Amino acid sequence: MTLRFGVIGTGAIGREHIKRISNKLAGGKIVAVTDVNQASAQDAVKSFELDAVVYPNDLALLAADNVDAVLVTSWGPAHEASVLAAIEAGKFVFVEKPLATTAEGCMRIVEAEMKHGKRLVQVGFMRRYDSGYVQLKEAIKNNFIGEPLMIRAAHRNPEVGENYTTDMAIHDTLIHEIDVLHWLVNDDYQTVQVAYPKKSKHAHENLKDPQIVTLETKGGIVITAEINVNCKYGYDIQCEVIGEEGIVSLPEFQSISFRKNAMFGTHVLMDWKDRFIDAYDKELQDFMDSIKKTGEPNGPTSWDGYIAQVTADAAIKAQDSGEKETITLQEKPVFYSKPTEAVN
Ligand code: NAI
Ligand code: NAD
Ligand code: ISE
Repeated sequence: MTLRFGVIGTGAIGREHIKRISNKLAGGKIVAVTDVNQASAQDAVKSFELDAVVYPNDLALLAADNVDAVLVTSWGPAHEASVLAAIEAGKFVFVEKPLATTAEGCMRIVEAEMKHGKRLVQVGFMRRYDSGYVQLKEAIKNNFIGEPLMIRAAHRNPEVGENYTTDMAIHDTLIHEIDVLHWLVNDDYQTVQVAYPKKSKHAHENLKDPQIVTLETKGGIVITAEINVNCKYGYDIQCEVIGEEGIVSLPEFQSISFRKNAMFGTHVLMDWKDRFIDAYDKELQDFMDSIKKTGEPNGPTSWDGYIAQVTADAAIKAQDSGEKETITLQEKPVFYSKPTEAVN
């Protein structure tokens, strides 16, 4: 059975996912696309030679009988409306992060999905599928470094545009660490605080960059995460877990090493699109395979999207207050407690 996809949002990552479903992965086909910028949707169909209809908006696309599932790859503020409409239409949804831009919005999705009665939604927290993070999780689970005490993380982008604002450091960028780090140590967050080191001269006028976010878990693990989105030298994701008996670190991106012109070195990536290619492939393959096998997606849930957003909202509050803010989650519904196979 082929899962027939409609794509809502044909920008950067929408196009990446269209390419992988059309050319690389098994079991999916793009049959419909839409974008508020209709020329972009038409261009995607042409560029990737898709046998797909261009719809004027998400609701028209969702009404198409031949659409089984949607990829929501529009910008974050548009996600909630499209996901709710997809649930209403009973279609499967793969939605890029964030699930919605507020915790209340995520909760509306959680409630709609529970009312529907079975899982339809998977959130694009692809790092849970990255082999480096999976190895870290295995090592921690197997007690290789004893009890984890601290995590040091860094999320560095070479540069960002003028439209990137201080809060986006949290809800657009750190959101990946927010999701993957509590999953890594199987713990929940309790507090968050944000500090601003000396501002980079490369950051535009209204952007505070870099930022240091400190998260504490209920179990007492302290996480310091650097967000540095004008670091210039590359796209660099670091994670080191310090335990009672040792330390485990995320593998570096694999590249040749070189000896040249009196240097010994290796390459650093420049674009987020290249860093987690295997994880993007795996998350979407898992989405398709699990729907076919069990009738539900298997990856990060709407509840995971809600946890990330509650944490992000508290961190954004902490950006302004300078205080340690509390992270308060509602109780996890039984609906989301069922263990899933690969990643939860
Ligand atoms: P983009 O700006 O390149 O593309 C967004 C597209 O959505 C644009 O073409 C825009 O016209 C369209 N759009 C916006 N609102 C829409 C609506 N209501 N209906 C239909 N189309 C709409 O953005 P990009 O970089 O592709 O990001 C899209 C999403 O993917 C974001 O949520 C972002 O957070 C996420 N993302 C995830 C990454 C990951 O590593 N998982 C990496 C990059 C982006
Ligand atoms: P983008 O700006 O390149 O693309 C967004 C597209 O959505 C644009 O084409 C825009 O016209 C369209 N759009 C906006 N609102 C729309 C709406 N209401 N209906 C239909 N189309 C709409 O952005 P992007 O970089 O592709 O990011 C898109 C999403 O993907 C964001 O949520 C972002 O957070 C996420 N993202 C995730 C990762 C990741 O690593 N998982 C990486 C990049 C982006
Ligand atoms: C982007 O949306 C992503 O998701 C990337 O992974 C992240 O590095 C970048 O900062 C975001 O803007």
